[in-house]
Amino acid sequence: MLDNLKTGLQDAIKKFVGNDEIDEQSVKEFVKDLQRSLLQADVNVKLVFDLTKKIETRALEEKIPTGIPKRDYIVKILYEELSTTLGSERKFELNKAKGNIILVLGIQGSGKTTTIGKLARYLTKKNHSVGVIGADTFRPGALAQITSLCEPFDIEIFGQEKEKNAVKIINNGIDYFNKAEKEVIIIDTTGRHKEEGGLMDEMKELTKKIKPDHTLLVIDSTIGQQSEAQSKAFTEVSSIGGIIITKLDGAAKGGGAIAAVTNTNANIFFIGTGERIDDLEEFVSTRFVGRLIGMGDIQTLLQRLKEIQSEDQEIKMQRIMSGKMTINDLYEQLEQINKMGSLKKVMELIPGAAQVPEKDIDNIEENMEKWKFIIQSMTKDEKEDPDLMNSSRVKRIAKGSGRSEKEIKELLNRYKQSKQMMKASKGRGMRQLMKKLGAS
Ligand SMILES: Nc1nc2c(ncn2[C@@H]2O[C@H](COP(=O)(O)OP(=O)(O)OP(=O)(O)O)[C@@H](O)[C@H]2O)c(=O)[nH]1
Ligand SMILES: [Mg+2]
Repeated sequence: MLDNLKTGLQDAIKKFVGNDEIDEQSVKEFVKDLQRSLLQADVNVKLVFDLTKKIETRALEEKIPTGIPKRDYIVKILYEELSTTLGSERKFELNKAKGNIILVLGIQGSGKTTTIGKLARYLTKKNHSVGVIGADTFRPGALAQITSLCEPFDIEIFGQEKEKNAVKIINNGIDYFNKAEKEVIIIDTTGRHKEEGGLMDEMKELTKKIKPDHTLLVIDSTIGQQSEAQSKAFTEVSSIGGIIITKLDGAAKGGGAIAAVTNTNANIFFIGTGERIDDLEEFVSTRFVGRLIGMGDIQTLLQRLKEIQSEDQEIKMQRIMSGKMTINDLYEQLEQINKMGSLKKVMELIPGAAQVPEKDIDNIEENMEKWKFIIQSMTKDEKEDPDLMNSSRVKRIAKGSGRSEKEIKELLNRYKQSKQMMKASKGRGMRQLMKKLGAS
């Protein structure tokens, strides 16, 4: 699937991580390689530049957690940004116990009938009872096509070869399958001509008459970024529907099609990856991107980064417990606590902190901002060992940070208290807290 794009991205990553040194130049080169392979996959130029700009900015400016190799962290950035760009908000879900009506539409030859066979098979595998209505009154042999796809799997077909009115066939079919108490009823329709206008008019018309629970638009990925027009029109007409992208196997422009569709905020529910009945998968952007850039590799990488990060915390805890807490440690811990929302709630989780009066907790929240400026005005040595502090240093910091000397002394007192608390509880409380933070 998407072999060109896959090779392009994986080669770019291989080259990047193989660099002796990761510096601005290697990042820029990496970004260029990414751009090249995305453009070759027909991803829209603006999208490519927006995406790679984000990757470049994050790679060059983001503070990389200690202990994490830069190259790994930057590959993770690529994975995250690509997954976000290709993300769909919703996934396909049946919303009724019985009689879920799914209307399938698309341009001529986009792969509707084949996809309906696949979808029917997919749903029966999940133990749903499915009936398919063949309501393509235009294409000769359409009913035979869908029948031959579904018959081997005992999926029932409803069709009326002689009836030329599609809406009549559909209504008869719905009655028929409702009597049979099918959970899902899928409707195959006539393919529309090339332009979106006709397709959308058809959709509005049929939606009014049939009131489906789901409308699925099938888009052939070989048209690449041109998918955007159909997808955009679709999102304007349908708020309940989703898109199925077909023929991703071997389609040189498949990446462009997916990016174009997700860019319109339409939801991609499934992708078709071959002509066989089982070649349909649910679309999950992280899984999809994982496969593009090498799933095994990215999972190992993510796992390793997670381990390094918790290892890093572990080392830090050891240091803090042994009484070597720095002012940065204090600030970092407070910042993390603050991120969780209410400081009070978090403090309740720490055994030792129960003794901190509520008034002081409120003060911490208020003080965070002030302290940030104060800490920024401290030298590296002072941050590592605030005991160095004397009155001339305090004066200097007060000037630099625009805060009063009293406020600086308050911060230093807070630091001393916390350090003592840490030592007394042997870091138990903090360790527990960090675990909780890590798990969230
Ligand atoms: N390689 C590949 N071929 C596909 C895929 N989906 C559909 N096709 C092929 O695309 C062609 C058209 O598929 P159909 O299902 O007949 O398309 P349709 O939209 O129903 O066509 P009309 O009813 O004429 O509008 C067939 O040859 C299918 O085998 C896919 O995911 N991969
Ligand atoms: Mg068809």
